Amino acid sequence: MTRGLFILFEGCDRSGKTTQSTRLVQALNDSGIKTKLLKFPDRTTAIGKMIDGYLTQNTKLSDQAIHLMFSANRWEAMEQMQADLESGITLVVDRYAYSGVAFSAAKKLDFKWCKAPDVGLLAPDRVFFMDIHPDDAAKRAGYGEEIYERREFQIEVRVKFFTMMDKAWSIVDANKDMDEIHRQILFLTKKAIQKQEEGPAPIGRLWV
Ligand code: FDM
Repeated sequence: MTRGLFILFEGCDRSGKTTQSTRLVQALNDSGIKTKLLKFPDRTTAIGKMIDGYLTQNTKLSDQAIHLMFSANRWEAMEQMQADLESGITLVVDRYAYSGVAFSAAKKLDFKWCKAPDVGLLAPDRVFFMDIHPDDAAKRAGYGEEIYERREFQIEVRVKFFTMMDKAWSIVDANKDMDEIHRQILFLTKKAIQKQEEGPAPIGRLWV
């Protein structure tokens, strides 16, 4: 049995990651590929609840402390993620360490320092970057509810994402029709799953 794939969605706020990751999970399960949806931050854990307080109620925390909490929130999920992938379950993940680095580096924290706590996390096999200009994102429903949803900041975040891209990434035009985006992502994901079945590759580790 081949392992599951780790598919990641990244992007600025209100870029459609949640919609597309949910649709992808549904479509993969419908075609018999066992798939789970995960989201970071996972606001259900004790650490996740502190993160939620920071994001929605402006709980005071230093930039460094919140950065490390986001990272710890990923580390606490690692064992289960590895077990799922090894048992053949594909994981579709909404945000991960790249968001961690992009948002903190946009606050002017040192880029290398930002990456350090996430070194050694499981690495995604494919990353879909939902690309939207922050001016267009600002027109979408609900924008501005959380502390990071400010135009200038989101522009900085987007630039930071671009500096981390490698060959595992695809840039998706998030302004396109939702159905068209879904079809494109499903096609690329199925291709990646087929490639893994034909020539299995081990799960990678981040930034080592
Ligand atoms: N965010 C998310 C970070 O600043 N660091 C992280 O490591 C992660 C995973 O939290 F503004 C930011 C990105 C976003 C906010 O994310 C909450 P969602 O996707 O809106 O829940």
